[in-house]
Amino acid sequence: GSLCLDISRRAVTHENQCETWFRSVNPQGKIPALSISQTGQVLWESQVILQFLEDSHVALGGEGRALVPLAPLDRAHMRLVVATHDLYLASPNCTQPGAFTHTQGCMYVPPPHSKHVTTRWIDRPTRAAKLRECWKQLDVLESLCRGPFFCGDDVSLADLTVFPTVIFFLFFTPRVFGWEDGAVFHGRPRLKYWFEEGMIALPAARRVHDEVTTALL
Ligand SMILES: N[C@@H](CCC(=O)N[C@@H](CS)C(=O)NCC(=O)O)C(=O)O
Repeated sequence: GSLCLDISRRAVTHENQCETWFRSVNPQGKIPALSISQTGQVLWESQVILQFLEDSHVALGGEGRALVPLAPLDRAHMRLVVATHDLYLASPNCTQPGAFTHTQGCMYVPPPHSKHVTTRWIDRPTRAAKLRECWKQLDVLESLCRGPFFCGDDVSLADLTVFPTVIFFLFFTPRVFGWEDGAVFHGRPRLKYWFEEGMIALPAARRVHDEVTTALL
């Protein structure tokens, strides 16, 4: 795009994440991580990386639209969407093995004693409560979606943050919980419009959708 940074991507498997070389990149052992070759500095945490890319775009005089709105209240709205996602759906974050899983993990973290268990698991009552929380937080996101994008007419970091999680909901809920296709959007017309008309119409977002869905299949 218009960002004058040379970025090369490296895919990392779950096995890689447990290896010592990756721990020296990100001591949390999580993806994403961004290594800056000029300085040797490494960044991790999605919001830190996104904000760095946004700041670089502005600092380098990048052309095109910024991904953070200008008006203070719009910026606050964007951060509210991000906080809703990161604190209530994507948390708790933890690096210890065991029953410490984020809310959205109810879709794909295996049950205890399953042959798929590696480091984490979720028992049945906990999974049910987490799924209920997902349902509630989707309603909160619905109420925060101004349309067509979360902050109105322009795409922002809020959209980039929520988009992959909604792809996960659409992919996993029919397969894991037997929901009918699109049930994620039942009673949520703004989220449906945002996803189907706003996001999918953006070529970069469509690419992410296709990449994530192909990887999950
Ligand atoms: N708060 C972190 C969460 C990162 C995260 O949980 N990444 C997942 C994959 S999307 C991961 O690497 N999980 C492996 C693990 O926790 O061991 C962020 O926003 O970057």
